[in-house]
Amino acid sequence: MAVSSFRFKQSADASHQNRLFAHCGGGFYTSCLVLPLTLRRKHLTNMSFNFTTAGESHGRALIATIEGLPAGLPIDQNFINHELWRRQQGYGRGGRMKIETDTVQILTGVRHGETLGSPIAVMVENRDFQNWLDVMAAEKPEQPPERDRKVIRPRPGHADLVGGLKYDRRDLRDILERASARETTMRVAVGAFAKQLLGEFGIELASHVIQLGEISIENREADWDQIKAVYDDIMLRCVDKRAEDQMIERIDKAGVEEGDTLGGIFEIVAKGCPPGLGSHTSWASKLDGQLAQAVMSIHATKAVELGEGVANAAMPGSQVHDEIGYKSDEKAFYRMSNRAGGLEGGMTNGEELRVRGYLKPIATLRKRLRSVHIETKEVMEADFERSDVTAVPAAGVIGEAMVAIVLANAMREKFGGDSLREMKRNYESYLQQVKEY
Ligand code: EPS
Repeated sequence: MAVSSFRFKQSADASHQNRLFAHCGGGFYTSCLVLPLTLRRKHLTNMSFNFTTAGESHGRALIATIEGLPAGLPIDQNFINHELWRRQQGYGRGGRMKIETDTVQILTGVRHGETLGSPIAVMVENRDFQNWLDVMAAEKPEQPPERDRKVIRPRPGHADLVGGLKYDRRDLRDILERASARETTMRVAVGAFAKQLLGEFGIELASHVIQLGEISIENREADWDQIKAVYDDIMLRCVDKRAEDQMIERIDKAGVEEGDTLGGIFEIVAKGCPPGLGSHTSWASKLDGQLAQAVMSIHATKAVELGEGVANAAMPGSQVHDEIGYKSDEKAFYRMSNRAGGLEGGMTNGEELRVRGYLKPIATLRKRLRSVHIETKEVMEADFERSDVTAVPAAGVIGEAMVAIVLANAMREKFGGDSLREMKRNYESYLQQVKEY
C-alpha cells in the first residue's frame, strides 16, 4: 500500500540529546552515531509532531498515525468530525461528496478523551468502497471484475502517466487511487489533533477563498473577524459576498456549460503564535520553508505565498518592511503593518501568520484533452469518470490542517514536555522571558 509520510528533521535540542546518549554508553551507543538521523531521532524523543497517512481513494479506508503529542491533551472527536465535514463542503464539488460522510474512528493513543502520549492511529472508512469491492480487492480476483475500470488514457496534469512509468503499472488506477486528493481527508483529521494542541496555547487558525478562476475578492486585506465569520460557510468561504456570487456563476458556467475546471487562491491565517517558532540558524529549521513545503504538498497547489511576498518583490524596501513599535503596558514589541505575514528570519514574529496557496485547475476534465493510449500509443482523448469543478474552499481547510501541523511541530520542538502540563509550564516561562527582554 502506498504510504506518504511527513516527518520533520530533528531540532538542535534533540541532536544534543542524541550526542549525550551516544557518549554515555560506550560501544553500542557510539555505533548509534552512524545510524540515519531520523532512525536515531525516532527512538530517543517524542518532542516533534509526525504523521503518516495510508489509503486509496476507493479502498476500504483511510488511515493515519500520529506521534509526538504530549499526554493529557483533551481530544474532542466532534471537533475532528466537524473539521472533516468542513473539508467536504464547497460549491463545485462532484458526486463523490454526496456518497461520503467522513467520520473518524480513533483506534489507539486516546483514553477517556485524553491523549496518552503514545502513538495515535485513526481511520476514516470510504463508504464508496462498497461500489468498488471487486475492483479494489486486496486479493487477486479469481475472475476479472465485470467492469474492470482500468485507466489507460492518462489525464494531462495528473500523476497518471509519470506514475505509471515510474512504478511500472499498466493500469493507471494503481497510481490515481493514491494520487487522489481523497488522501487529504487524513491530513485534516491529523490537523484537527494539531489544532487542539495549538488551542491550548491560544493559537487559532482559519482560511478563506480570495480568488476563484479569474474572480478575486475586492479587498484582500480581510481581518481575522471577517475570516472567522465564514469558518463554517458551505458555499465558498469567501468574505466578499458580491465576489462569491460571481464565483458561483463562474463555477456553473465552467461545470455545466464548458465541462471545464477552475483553480484559485486560498489564504490561511493563524492567530496567537508566540514570537520565535522556527529558527534562523539552519535551512531546515526555517519555519517559512517548512510552511511552503507543507502547503505546496496539497494536491494541485503550484505556488505558496507568505504574507504579501509576491507584491513585495516589485516594491522598494521602505514600503515593504513592517516598522517596529513597543506597547509599554503589555511589555510587547509589535509591527505597525504585516506585509511579512508574521515571519521574519524563518521565525514567527508574533503577528498573524498569513499563508496563501495557489491551485491549478483540477486535472480531470469532462472537456477532454488529448492524451495517448498507453498500450496502442494512439493519440486519443484522456479518461474521465467524474470530477469536482473546483476544490479551492476544501484546499483552504486542508491548508489550515497543514499549517496547524507545522506549528504543532514547532511548538513541540520549542516547548517539549511529556505531558501537556509540563509543556505549558515551559511555554509560560518562555513568555515571561520575552516580557522581561
Ligand atoms: C478526486 C476525484 C473525485 C473527488 C476526489 C478527488 O473523487 P471520485 O474519483 O471518487 O469521484 O471527489 O476527492 C475526494 C474523494 C475527497 O474526499 O476529497 C481525484 O481524482 O483527485
